[in-house]
Amino acid sequence: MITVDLPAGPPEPAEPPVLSRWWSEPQSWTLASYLSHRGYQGLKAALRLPPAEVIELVKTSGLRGRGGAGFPVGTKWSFIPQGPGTTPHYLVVNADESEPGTCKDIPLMLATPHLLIEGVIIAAHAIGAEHAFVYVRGEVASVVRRLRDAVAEAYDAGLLGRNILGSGLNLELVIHAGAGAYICGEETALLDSLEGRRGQPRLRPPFPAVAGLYARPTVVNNVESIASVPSILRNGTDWFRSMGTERSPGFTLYSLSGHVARPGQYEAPLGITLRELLDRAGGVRAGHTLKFWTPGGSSTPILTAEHLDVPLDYEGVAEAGSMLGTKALQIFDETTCVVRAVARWTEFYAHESCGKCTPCREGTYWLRQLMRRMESGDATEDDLQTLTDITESVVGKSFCALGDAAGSPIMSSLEYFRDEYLAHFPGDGHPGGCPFDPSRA
Ligand code: L3W
Ligand code: SF4
Repeated sequence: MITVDLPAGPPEPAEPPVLSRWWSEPQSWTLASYLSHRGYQGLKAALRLPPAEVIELVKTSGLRGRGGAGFPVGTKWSFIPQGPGTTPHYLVVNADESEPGTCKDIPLMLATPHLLIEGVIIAAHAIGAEHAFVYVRGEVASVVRRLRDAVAEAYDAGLLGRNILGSGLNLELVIHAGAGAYICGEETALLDSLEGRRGQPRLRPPFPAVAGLYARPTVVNNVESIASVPSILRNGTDWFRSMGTERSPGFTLYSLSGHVARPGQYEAPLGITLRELLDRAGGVRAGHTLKFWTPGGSSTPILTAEHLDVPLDYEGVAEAGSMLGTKALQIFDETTCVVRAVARWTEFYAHESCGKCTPCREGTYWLRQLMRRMESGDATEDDLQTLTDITESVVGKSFCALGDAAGSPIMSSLEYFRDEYLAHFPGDGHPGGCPFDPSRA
């Protein structure tokens, strides 16, 4: 049994990195390493407060969900009914990271699993849950092992189980490995999967806060959202709000991938621009220029070089016509055929459509067929109209957000790069096909 002896120290800097600060420390995933960096101090602070005050603190911080939607975390916690007859409540962490380009939660869990566990205990205390689950993408076996080892360490140290740190709080934490379906990242499909059924979205309302896991009040939060909580308990809400913007406070992980000199995770205040992030990442790969990019994975409408100075916060990206989403910044330079990129994403959505509703099940099938024809040069202008019509019959008419996501790269690429679609059609003495293909006549 490890004794939890927490060090005091000077104030923490009010600037990122916060989440990724200790990622390169040797053995950063161990309890000993975590404790040496103020680990579990946030929990100690939380245990001194009544649950309602912890919720109030997180509300005041303005922390917003980091899984894609940006819903205020403290507000979500406050939906859980309290009082006699309302229990059990559950806490579920969505660690089913699989949005194309999104790769922040996996390194976070690998490097500092105790940061997530500490956040889980604080959240469970706040909402009155005695059972919590982390639903992890099953393919990432290394993360599942790392989390399970860390959970075992936490139980041994009295940080999980009964009467946590002598506070009277009880919490059992289960690490659950999913089977690898993108739709299980949708919160209600995740809950069905956790209950042992095929993962398919449920009708909302009722939202999980009212009827979630086993039809009980449940909070579902993303990994990064929960991992952001301990620092707020350690340093206070003014500290948190001194970073980021008024409506999108704090820090976050931006994942840069694709045609960038140094791809990776860049932790920064919300509201930073892509231009500033690219400066840190060494720019677009040498000798090339930015053509288009996604602010939050392929589910968010693409943006272009015109949008380099858009503040990467929830409001700024929405004003530019997209969504901050998971902050997965996939960078494409001028050598990329946008039709080819969109066709690849469309294949993904058609494959991952769960089949529950007709607009998405049938629509994504036909979008895939049409995008294949667009790419190969076999399509006509009539097909382009059909592509638009089908996209419009999927977006906003499907049962869950996957349908909207499938349409968003198509619609946004047509908005900015319609001429590139047209350039794939036969003409000017060539038989059609990708204009980026050197073999095209
Ligand atoms: C109680 C109400 N709770 C809303 C809760 C709701 C949920 C949260 C946000 O999709 C997006 C999606 C993807 N009473 C409530 C309420 N809630 N109203 O608030 O809800 P919502 O519907 O705005 O979004 P969502 O269903 O959580 C998430 C986009 O993120 N995305 C996808 C990411 C994929 C992954 C992955 O890889 N697994 O993260 C990226 O952009 O398209 O729009 O908790 O219950 N009245
Ligand atoms: Fe399933 Fe697609 Fe319908 Fe969502 S939109 S329920 S993924 S078929």
